[in-house]
Amino acid sequence: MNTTRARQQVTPDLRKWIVEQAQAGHGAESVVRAMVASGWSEDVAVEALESTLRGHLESQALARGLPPAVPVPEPELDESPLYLDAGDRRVAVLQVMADPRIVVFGDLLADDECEQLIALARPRLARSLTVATRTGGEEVNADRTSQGMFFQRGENDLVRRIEQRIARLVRWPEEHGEGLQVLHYGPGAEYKPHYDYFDPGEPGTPTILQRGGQRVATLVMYLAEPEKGGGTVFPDVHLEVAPRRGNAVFFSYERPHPSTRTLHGGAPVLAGEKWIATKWLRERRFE
Ligand code: PD2
Ligand code: ZN
Repeated sequence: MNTTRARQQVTPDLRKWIVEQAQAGHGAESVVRAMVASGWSEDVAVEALESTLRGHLESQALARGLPPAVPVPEPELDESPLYLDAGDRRVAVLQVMADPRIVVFGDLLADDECEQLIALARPRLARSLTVATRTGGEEVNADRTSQGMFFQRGENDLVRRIEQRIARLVRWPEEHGEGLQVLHYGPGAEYKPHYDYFDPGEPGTPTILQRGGQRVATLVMYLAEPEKGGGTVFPDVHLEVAPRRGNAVFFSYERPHPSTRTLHGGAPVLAGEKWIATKWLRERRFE
């Protein structure tokens, strides 16, 4: 390895060496150890490794014709905290998956917040629509047999408080969020597996993207738990998240492509009723 120890400058040769090590199957820790042994500070070595491999993966993705990756919301999980400070509430971190990025939160909402959201939403429910990417409008979708409604962003004190909490939790501006959507699933109702980003190949997508760009993350909050069924499933990684009241599942997708493995659905409710609130986060300000 050819290093300039004095300035600790990460040269193209060093980046090439890092990629070669990764391709030869050496893990991150052993690569960092080798760099530290030859005089690099650990911080510089870790940064060089991360940025080099990220850049390498991105250029490979672009060469395969994938859409470019963009920044996404991300909770502060660096030191494996059991709880996160979401401003007005301490939220539990129950489960973390790196790829796809999926985080299960506990106690994001208080029971009375769940009840109030349901009470405010109930009289406004209608058969759920999905965005019609062919036209940019909305349509009834046979894959989605729930009933739903949207709150305006900041529509009332409760909604505003929850939106502020989410913004703090996942470190993403409130203004980049769509209005909260509340969904009600009775027995048998489900939401078949889908992606939440807008398909770049569909003709209506450019119109949709004018309002805040792509969706880059989703937070599904469970407001009322069914007795059986109704989990949120991620078929590509064989994961099912139990719809426990007050808990939530967060997932992000840095490009609008199945390679993110963020295919997900709402499993059929087998007994009882399921209520959720979904917050979709966009790349930019959503107006
Ligand atoms: O209800 C769910 O678990 C679910 C599943 C898939 C919600 C959504 N997607 C969504 O609101 O996007
Ligand atoms: Zn979804």
